[in-house]
Amino acid sequence: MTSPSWSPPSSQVGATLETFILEGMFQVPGATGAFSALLNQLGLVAKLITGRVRSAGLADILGYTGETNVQGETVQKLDIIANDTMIASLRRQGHCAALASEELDDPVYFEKAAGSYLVVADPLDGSSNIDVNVSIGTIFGILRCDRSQPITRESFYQRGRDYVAAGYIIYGSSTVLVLTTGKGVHAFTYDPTAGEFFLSQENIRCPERGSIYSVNEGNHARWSDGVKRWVSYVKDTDKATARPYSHRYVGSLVADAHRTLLKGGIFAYPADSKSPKGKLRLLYEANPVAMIFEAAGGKALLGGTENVLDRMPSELHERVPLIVGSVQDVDTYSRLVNE
Ligand code: FDP
Repeated sequence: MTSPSWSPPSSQVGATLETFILEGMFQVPGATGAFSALLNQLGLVAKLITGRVRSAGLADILGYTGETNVQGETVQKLDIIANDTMIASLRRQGHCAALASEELDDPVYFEKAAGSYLVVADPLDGSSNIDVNVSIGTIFGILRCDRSQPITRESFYQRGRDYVAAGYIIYGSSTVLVLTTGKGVHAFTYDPTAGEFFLSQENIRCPERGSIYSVNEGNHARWSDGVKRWVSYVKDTDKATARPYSHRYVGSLVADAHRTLLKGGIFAYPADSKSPKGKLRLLYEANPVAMIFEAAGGKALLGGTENVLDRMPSELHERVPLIVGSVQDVDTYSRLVNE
């Protein structure tokens, strides 16, 4: 089977997402175009969802009830809209055999699709931030599936290491789509006037060390002694290691991960006494984010030592701890929690 992984031709800045994907496909001998078409379809999903996110506040400004708008249409919650948009777009195209979504207990099987890819997604991540106009996002991963076997829930139980692509879209001060197929991480910024994503950062590298830590400090009382030791460490003063670190926590994984990817440092959502297995979901939150960080030279662990991408899932909506960021900062975390 030919690998869909490809590296971008150099100096493509200014290229659209579609051009970038097409040129990548030409580098893979024997490529059928299915993988590229699926990536492009996710680009379309990003455009459709960004349109809805950008006008979400109008529901209140125009005095909509939250039930029915002035045209008599139902005003759905944004996370349902994002989920429905993803299902409708993937169903139409035929390259995706099934979708596992944060919004749905069971996967959606696209019966008529002949394609041999699966998509995992959190269509609208950071939902607690929607109403307060803070950055939210969409996270996705693409896996292969064996079409000689029936597609089931278990078809999704694959290590993150075996994902063929991962990405997220951040609806922030601009909409940015970050994508990897395993080699290199690239960012595309949406230009609403052109209706296109343009390549804005090629081959993003996560700095080896940063100066920001990101964690929900409200959970302090629920943490293990090891996690408390790490938090004390980053807050201590030490000139030689440039401490204390600054603290930033948005509460949308996509936003916290994006800042950490670009500026370095560490994002941690460890297990605690309230969420002993962790809070974030392995298939469509931790794995895509971990794949992006590893491809950008960063690191992602499940708690103390285990690499996120090595975990074999045993549930569709499995929760895990997630520690992700600059290599040196994640190694320091690992050393301190294991002491
Ligand atoms: P949310 O529940 O708002 O959808 O996916 C879960 C998530 O957000 C992440 O985006 C975010 O990093 C985390 O939960 C925030 O959790 P806390 O509110 O417990 O800090």
